[in-house]
Amino acid sequence: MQFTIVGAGAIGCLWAASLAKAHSVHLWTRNSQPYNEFNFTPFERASTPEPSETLNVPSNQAQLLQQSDCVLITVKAFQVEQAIKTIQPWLSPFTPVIVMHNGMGSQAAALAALPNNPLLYATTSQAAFKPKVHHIQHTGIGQTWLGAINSTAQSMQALAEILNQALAPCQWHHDIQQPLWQKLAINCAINPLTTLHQCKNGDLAQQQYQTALVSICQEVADIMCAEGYVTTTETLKDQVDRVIHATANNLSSMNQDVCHHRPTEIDYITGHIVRRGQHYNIRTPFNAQLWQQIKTMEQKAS
Ligand code: KPL
Repeated sequence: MQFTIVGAGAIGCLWAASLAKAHSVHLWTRNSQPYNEFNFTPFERASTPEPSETLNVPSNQAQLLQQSDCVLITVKAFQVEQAIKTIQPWLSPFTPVIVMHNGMGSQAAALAALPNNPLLYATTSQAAFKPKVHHIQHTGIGQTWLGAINSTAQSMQALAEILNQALAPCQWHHDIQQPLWQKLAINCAINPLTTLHQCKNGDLAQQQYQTALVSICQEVADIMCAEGYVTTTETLKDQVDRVIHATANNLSSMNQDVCHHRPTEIDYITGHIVRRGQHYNIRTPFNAQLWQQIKTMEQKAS
């Protein structure tokens, strides 16, 4: 198959390197170069310092985009709409488009921008890290879920198996909103707190963060219940604790974004909870305060 991957961040390059083992991969990037070279360290080699593969990937070639059997968009949530507009002139209306990012809240804009294409969303717990500009390390294995957003994508279940062959485990979900909400809950708990306190994910296991984690989980559980995804504070807190342990040595993506003076996905993580709270008339004061604090940090860092 011919894949186009939009966005050459850590997750985009991880999927590019993984899919390239069995498929033709083309990158669509902001630098408009015809080829992008990067070094890739697979998970088995992640603890060794040396990159073990060099990939030279054709990039930004309108003809390859036009011929693509699938487009995977891996840019940040706030870049999705613009990324779709950029590729649209060359995109066949039959090509399935998969959007994969942290947070929620980009779907309405994606649907409006792509009224004809099969539209799918994915969420992943695979972890990748860019220690240097052209070096990507696969640092953690985790579940990827894929599911349809519009009716023309309902028949695209085979794509989940193709992604699973490239980078397991990946499964189809008949209601992709559910794993998206689960991942959102984890990001709401871990990302803003690790960013505010400039700490590793594992540091949140300390006693001093437990009250804050429970308050976040409580408000997120209220919103999830209102959305029809019934859960409890305790269930979410258990899931968050497990991710804190499993990713103890990681710096959350938001923490890295602030450190590197990049805009964060806070508007699509904590911001999404606060907006849905306003919609349902459910109070989310703890998340509202965190949203404000991260926005202030973001502005100071820019
Ligand atoms: O998805 C993540 C992120 O950093 O964005 C977690 C799960 C918190 C792992 O770091």
